[in-house]
Amino acid sequence: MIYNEDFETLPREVLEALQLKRLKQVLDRVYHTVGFYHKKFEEAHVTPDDIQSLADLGRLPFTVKQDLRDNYPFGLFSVPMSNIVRLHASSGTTGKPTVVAYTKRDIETWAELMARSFAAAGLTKNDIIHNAYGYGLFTGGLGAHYGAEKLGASVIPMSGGSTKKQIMLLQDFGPTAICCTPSYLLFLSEVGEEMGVDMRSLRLRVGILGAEPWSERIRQEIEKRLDITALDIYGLSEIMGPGVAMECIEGRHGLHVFEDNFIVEVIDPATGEVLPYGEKGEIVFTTLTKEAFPLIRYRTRDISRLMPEVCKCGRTFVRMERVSGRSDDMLIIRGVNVFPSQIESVLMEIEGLEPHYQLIVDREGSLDTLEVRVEVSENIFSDEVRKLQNIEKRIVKDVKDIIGVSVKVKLVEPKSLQRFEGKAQRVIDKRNI
Ligand code: DLL
Repeated sequence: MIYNEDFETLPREVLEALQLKRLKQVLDRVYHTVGFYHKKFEEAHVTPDDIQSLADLGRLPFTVKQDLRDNYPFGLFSVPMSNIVRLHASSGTTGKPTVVAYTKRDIETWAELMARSFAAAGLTKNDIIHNAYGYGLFTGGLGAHYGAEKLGASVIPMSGGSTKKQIMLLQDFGPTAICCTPSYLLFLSEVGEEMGVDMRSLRLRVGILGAEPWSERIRQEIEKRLDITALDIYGLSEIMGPGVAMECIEGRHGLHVFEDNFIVEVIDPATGEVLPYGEKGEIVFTTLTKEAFPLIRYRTRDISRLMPEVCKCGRTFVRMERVSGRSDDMLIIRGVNVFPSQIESVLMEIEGLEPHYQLIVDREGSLDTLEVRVEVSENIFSDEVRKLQNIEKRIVKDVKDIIGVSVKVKLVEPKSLQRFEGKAQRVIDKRNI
């Protein structure tokens, strides 16, 4: 279902005219209100007046995460604090968080985009949405919450954690949709099964899952275990939070970027060159409607590609392929570039393995080592040793054949690896410790 026909189905040329109009406005705004942008544009010898077409966007400099750090906490805001009604922050792996801000209108825009996302998942005011994204500084909880209310659905503000209680409410309140990370939903279903609950017989129909990379095979696993349709939602705090792009239930292939609010580009991460539709690279966003914290050509480090094919749902917004990982998640193992998602794909093809794994990177002398720890299914674990050895050999061979690195493999007992309430952390890099 389309939530906002006025924008989501605009003919491309009308949409692009709207984008250009909004781009000019936002450039004017940042040039005159954010010292950082004024300086940056001057250094690049460009003023907002130089941008007369969408193609001119390429003349503008990129914004990177370090710029946010350098201006911590409030240096990039474009309105006075008295106009800001909300702050969020993303934790990051080291040091200070990234702080983002919203005016009243920003919160309304965000709620609308989340309502659109839910509608794209086939939800209406008649649905009950169990929201297990964390409430707090993380944008997932409150972002989904406001969107669900805007849609008119009934929202259960569960947040993360208290997993057994979540199972109880899933049974008793009968929500028809659930929002959480894909890894947490797998964990929830595991705990439910342990409690003797038939997870397939709950009223749940749809999962709105995101905030971390997940593969097509994990989607299949989730759909099988819970008998739901699992859809991908994408976003990042810097650009808004969840609801920057959403997969539609009709297409179920790639996520529509809400292009009336964001311009999306794909660049070669090494050279910064803009890549044509279809080519894989780093996703870059420019916000068109945000008031408190606009960002121009923000490099997300997320790797994906844009899919130009028209979608059967009727939305004219371009689709972005599921994000396979972040350029900074990339591991360099003895000179070979390895994304955790590639290892996940190999593992998920092998019978008898559970979708729970961990990658441990270390160094022996001057050589990098990669150990893959993965859980085996209950029936296999209690099986004969030879079967386990065969699985181990198969993983070593497939990873070597497909990715080109030799790995050590450790098969571990079911349910022995750490579970996560929010984003899963699958890589432990001991080289940096
Ligand atoms: O994760 C916002 C969000 C909340 C999105 C709930 C979806 C659902 P951050 O904590 O700032 O914001 O993390 C943003 O998470 O740059 C991606 O690397 C990753 N990410 C988010 N959604 C997806 C997804 C939220 N669907 C970072 N697939 C982003 C893959 C995702 N990665």
